[in-house]
Amino acid sequence: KPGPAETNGSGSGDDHRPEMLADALAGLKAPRKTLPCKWLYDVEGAALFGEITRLPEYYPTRTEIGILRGHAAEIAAHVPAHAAVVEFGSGDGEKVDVLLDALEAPSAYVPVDIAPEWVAEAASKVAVSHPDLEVLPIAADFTREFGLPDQVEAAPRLGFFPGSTIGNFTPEEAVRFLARARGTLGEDAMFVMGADLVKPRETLVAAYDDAAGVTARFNLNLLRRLNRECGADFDLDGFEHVAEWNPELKRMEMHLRARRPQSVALGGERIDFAEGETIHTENSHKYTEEDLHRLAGRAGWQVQGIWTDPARLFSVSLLGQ
Ligand code: AVI
Repeated sequence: KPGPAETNGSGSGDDHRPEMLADALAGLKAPRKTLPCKWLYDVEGAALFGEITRLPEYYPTRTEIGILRGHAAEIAAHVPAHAAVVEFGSGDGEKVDVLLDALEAPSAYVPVDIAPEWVAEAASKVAVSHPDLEVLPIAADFTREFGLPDQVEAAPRLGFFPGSTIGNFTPEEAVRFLARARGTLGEDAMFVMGADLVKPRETLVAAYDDAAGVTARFNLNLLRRLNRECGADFDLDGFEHVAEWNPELKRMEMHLRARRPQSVALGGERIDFAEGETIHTENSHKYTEEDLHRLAGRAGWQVQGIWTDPARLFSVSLLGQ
């Protein structure tokens, strides 16, 4: 699962429903209807995303793991010994394990995620795979400023942000996030980031509109969730999943398109849909290597290396200062 507050923020025990309802009303009453993608990730959404990462069409996850496996030693050669690895978002342990295995005597692993149960899960997996490592989970929204544990104060810091979750931010949000991460990690910190690369439209559309319909279920789960948690009455058969490449903005867009005119109850109000009208539910920005240099530079980082797979589908960048 992805992790960032922009793309999760929902699995925790806190009552997130008032915020979700307020977001839904604001987004659905706008002239062009939208819903924030962070609400895609309840327990079911996270499970569906897990399924997506194993689909034949969804190349990012396995390609990134391949890049990390193939180049972890080269990446690690740039990083000082005894680094504390701060993962932005709680991963499933697999990617960070590859990085931790390659680093010279890493001193700590700090997974950061807004959902306490996810961060605890990430922590316990790494505690098992790296029993000598100090594991210090933080339940916090990592798109905002947060403090690092005192135990890592003296250690060199390495941020880790895999999965191309950066792509779910607009480029402006991405710059703000990277600048804030630099502030959190401190002077001389480094940052390893996965980003999906621009490629032909057919490959992208297939990855976001798979033949088995898992991504469609993932997208529609947003409406199911509004029904379940906010008392809405969306007719799920009334909407279809749409995945489109936007070449001007270099992003995949997910929408939910009304198959017929309809009116939906939400929070004591009614939301009307014309036939064909869409709710924009997610952006997934794709970058070129040049774009990545520009993005990092705008946030005060310098690219120290970019590694890709032979087909140049995906990238792992190492940023320094
Ligand atoms: C979590 N994030 C990086 C995924 C992506 O590719 O943008 C979410 C996703 N949306 C549809 N498929 C996967």
